[in-house]
Amino acid sequence: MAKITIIGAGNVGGLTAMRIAQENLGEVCLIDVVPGMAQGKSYDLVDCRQILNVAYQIEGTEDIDLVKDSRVVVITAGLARKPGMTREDLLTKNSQIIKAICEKVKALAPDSIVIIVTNPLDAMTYYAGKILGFDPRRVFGMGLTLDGSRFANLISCELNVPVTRIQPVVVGSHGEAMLPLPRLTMVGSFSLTEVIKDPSKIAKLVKGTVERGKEIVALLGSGSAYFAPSAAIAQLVSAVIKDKRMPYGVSAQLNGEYGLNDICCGVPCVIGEQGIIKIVELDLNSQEKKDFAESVEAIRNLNSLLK
Ligand code: A3D
Repeated sequence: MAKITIIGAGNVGGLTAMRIAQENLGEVCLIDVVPGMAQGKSYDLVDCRQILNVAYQIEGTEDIDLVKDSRVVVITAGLARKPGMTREDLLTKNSQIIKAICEKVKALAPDSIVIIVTNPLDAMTYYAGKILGFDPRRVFGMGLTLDGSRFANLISCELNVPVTRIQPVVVGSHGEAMLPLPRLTMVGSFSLTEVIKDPSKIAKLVKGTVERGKEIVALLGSGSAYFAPSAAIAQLVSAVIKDKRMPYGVSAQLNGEYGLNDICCGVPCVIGEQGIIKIVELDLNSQEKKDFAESVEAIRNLNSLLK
């Protein structure tokens, strides 16, 4: 069975381990710097096996060297933004964490596919790519699959149609500058802009999607979302392990696509066992191109702060 390592056993990492184990996608290794934490969660998770009638394997450790020979590495290690902490402070702290982890991954799991989750997502994916030096198709960030699912959920509630009939399209930065694309989002076989004619209603759905993460943070009181993020990560791991070759929104290193270079940015990509098989270039109209450029600018601003 493939070895799938999750680094960072906090809210997102722990739940991701559970989802991956329950889907039996591979042997799970859960790593965290906090002594005993990953091991404690792994004990709790293996204690479910008899109830669930699934014989998955999972181990927890503080030893980063156990990333060795992983087929897939998911990095959720990092700090969340705390009161008084600037975006720059967060970027500096999390980039130090990403650097230390990626140096280990490069040495011990040189053939792995690496999925970044740590925020700020696009900047961390870009930085991880630099440290790892892997083929860019093997390093990508999870962000847009979550944003797309949030957009679909809000549309489904607004229209009272099953969420499974909605195919959302979101591109750009995973953050306040994200870009849900109503014209390219499908409800059954119709564009969202054909189904909802009132632009103010669409604008409300877009705003609700962009602000969904913040809304959840405010309601939780501490920490950020983890149920939907872990579902999105497990979906991407499954796409790699099962060589699904389906399109998913991920933060990918662009190499001339959309006229962009030297940046990681959210775009639809076909994902399979080799990682990104193809970056899909959407046919954007002139307004969408302008909005996309603004979203990309927000990522470039953050990247410029990376040391
Ligand atoms: P949290 O529950 O705090 O877990 C983070 C874990 O990382 C903690 O247990 C830390 O001990 C651990 N950690 C810190 N440094 C290291 C290290 N060097 N090696 C191993 N483990 C380490 O946070 P969370 O699970 O809610 O979120 C984790 C990260 O994911 C944060 O950066 C979030 O902002 C981000 N996140 C991103 C999304 C996206 O959609 C992109 C969604 C949700 C969370």
